[in-house]
Amino acid sequence: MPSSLFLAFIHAPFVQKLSASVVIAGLLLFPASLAHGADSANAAIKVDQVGYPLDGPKVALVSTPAETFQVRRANDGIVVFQGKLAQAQADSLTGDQVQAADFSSFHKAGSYYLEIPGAGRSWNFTVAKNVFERTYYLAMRGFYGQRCGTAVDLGPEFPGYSHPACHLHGKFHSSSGAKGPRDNIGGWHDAGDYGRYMVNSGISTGTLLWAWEIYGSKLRKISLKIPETGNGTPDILNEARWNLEWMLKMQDDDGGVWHKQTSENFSGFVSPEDDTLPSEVMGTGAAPYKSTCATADLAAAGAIAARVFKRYDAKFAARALDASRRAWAWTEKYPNVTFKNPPGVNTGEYGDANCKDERLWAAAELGRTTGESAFNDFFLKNYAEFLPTLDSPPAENWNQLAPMALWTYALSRRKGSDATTIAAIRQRTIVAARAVVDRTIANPYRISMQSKDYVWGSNGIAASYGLYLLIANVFSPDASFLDAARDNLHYLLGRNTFSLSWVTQVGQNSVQHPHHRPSGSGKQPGPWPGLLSGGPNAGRQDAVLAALPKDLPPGKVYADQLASYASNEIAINWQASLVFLLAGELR
Ligand code: G3I
Ligand code: 9MR
Ligand code: ZN
Repeated sequence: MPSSLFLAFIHAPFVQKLSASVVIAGLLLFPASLAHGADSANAAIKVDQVGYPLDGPKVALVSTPAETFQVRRANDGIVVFQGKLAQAQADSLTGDQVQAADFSSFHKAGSYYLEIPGAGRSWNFTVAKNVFERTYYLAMRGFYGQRCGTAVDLGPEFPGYSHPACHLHGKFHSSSGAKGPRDNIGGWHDAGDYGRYMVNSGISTGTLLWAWEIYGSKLRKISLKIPETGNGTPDILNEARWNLEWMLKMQDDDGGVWHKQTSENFSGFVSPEDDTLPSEVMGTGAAPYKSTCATADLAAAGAIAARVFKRYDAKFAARALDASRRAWAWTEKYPNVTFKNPPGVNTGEYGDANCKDERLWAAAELGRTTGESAFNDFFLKNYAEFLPTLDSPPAENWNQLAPMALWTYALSRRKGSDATTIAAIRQRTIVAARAVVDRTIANPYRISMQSKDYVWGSNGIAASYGLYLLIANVFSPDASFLDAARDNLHYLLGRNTFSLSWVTQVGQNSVQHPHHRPSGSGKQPGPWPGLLSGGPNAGRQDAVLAALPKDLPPGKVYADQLASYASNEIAINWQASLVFLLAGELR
């Protein structure tokens, strides 16, 4: 931003937060709270702080009793729309009484806020054709910021958000069955910690590659301003490759893949380069040392990579396919070697007792890439028991890959695929998606969430509902699928009980204290941008949540505090679901 414009903002309390949200599609939009009136919004008036597409439904939500609302122009407060609030609905997930302010018939691009006479105003929001493009950009750059083993610098947009190369010293842990140094430089830090975990890498990388496969025509031109930009490969693929390269390094000569590379204990809240704990490659502690879930996840992600990189880098595509095939062969030999943290290791486990769904996913992706009948046969022999996972969306998670297996089979146009099976997968997805749409419309906060969804990473579940609906929309294009997916996005971006945007530095009132070591290191003025917080978690697995009032409804069990790793940690898997959802909502 030019410094003269920056000065215009300088008196405002929100300078830091605004710098991320005001530049939309190359236009500078002046946030009103600074130029005009109130310097704080009423949290009872909830909007998507990024905004609403020009042509779609536009609904804000209000949790204080009122009759009417106005939409006002941000820079001068002029009323551009007025309406009546809908009747209050009681929301059992939060305890709130919620009234809808529907201004869908308003169609003028610009920056606005909502005013409720007598109650105050909302945070600003934008109405624009491609309103989520910048959020997509920031969320993808969130991955860049997680890069390990290299210097990272977000550039002049976020001055000071940089760090030198980190975690350059690795070694084999005794549980790996190998000895000696092993650097394995690369990959993304998993989350708020600096570990790198194959299982979570698999779903995260796979989801990004899928976003490319499904929405590539919209993503192709979006520059992420990363070191590889301009190399002829679209940037979302450049970023995914950064992690794929690390995943490939985690494969042993026998084809098996070690489960994770982390320190034995979590580091303190230091910046990446200051974490000097050795980064150790860990295994199962006994032969064959590698885990089936990790190996099958590499097989799946490698098979997708082989498809999508073919036209950009045939050599890399071939390397990925070869690794994928070797990984697959290993899982045939060892179909369910599971992982538990070795004694003395306290970092994340990503322990999954059942790797059948990971194997199904691998077979489906390999079949889609190669067209070989062995993969098709394996899939057809094994998929039926997983079909019911489609009946309770969103279903997919780091430990449940069956929906991705089923969908990739149905998305594949390979000769030899079974048409009845494909029809069943599509049909079940569409039927379940319709039920999600109905539930979302009926929910006072217009989200797909149910009480059981408020677990660790619930914001990822909200994003995954979006992904589910978007896949249904691929099978059977339907505006109600797209709208309901976007409703879940609105929730993540501020239209929620806290009036909080859960994506750092996106929106005027966004999460400030994520459980994220670089953000908590004190080296930057605010959190690293574009990162999705985990969200409300009725499981309360940390001391901050445990100390909240006992009778809080599940949707309220959240704290924007650094210590709340069970509700406020960022992680690449829910970040990837967010990216997919944003990609699906681009115009
Ligand atoms: O699915 C069950 C549900 O059926 C049950 O009713 C509910 C009761 O609490 O639990 C649900 O499972 C929870 C699961 O997350 C949901 O995905 C578990 O309790 C909960 O312990 C589990 O938390 C995982 C957490 O690690 C602790 O192991 C998260 O999924 C996982 O995302 C998180 O991952 C961590 C890594 O270990 C380390 N790096 C950071 C990363 C993010 O926080
Ligand atoms: O920072 C850790 C986070 O990445 C994990 O998701 C979480 C659960 O495994 O654990 C966090 O580390 C905490 C540890 O479990 C307990 N002591 C405090 C640590 C956070 O400072
Ligand atoms: Zn690192």
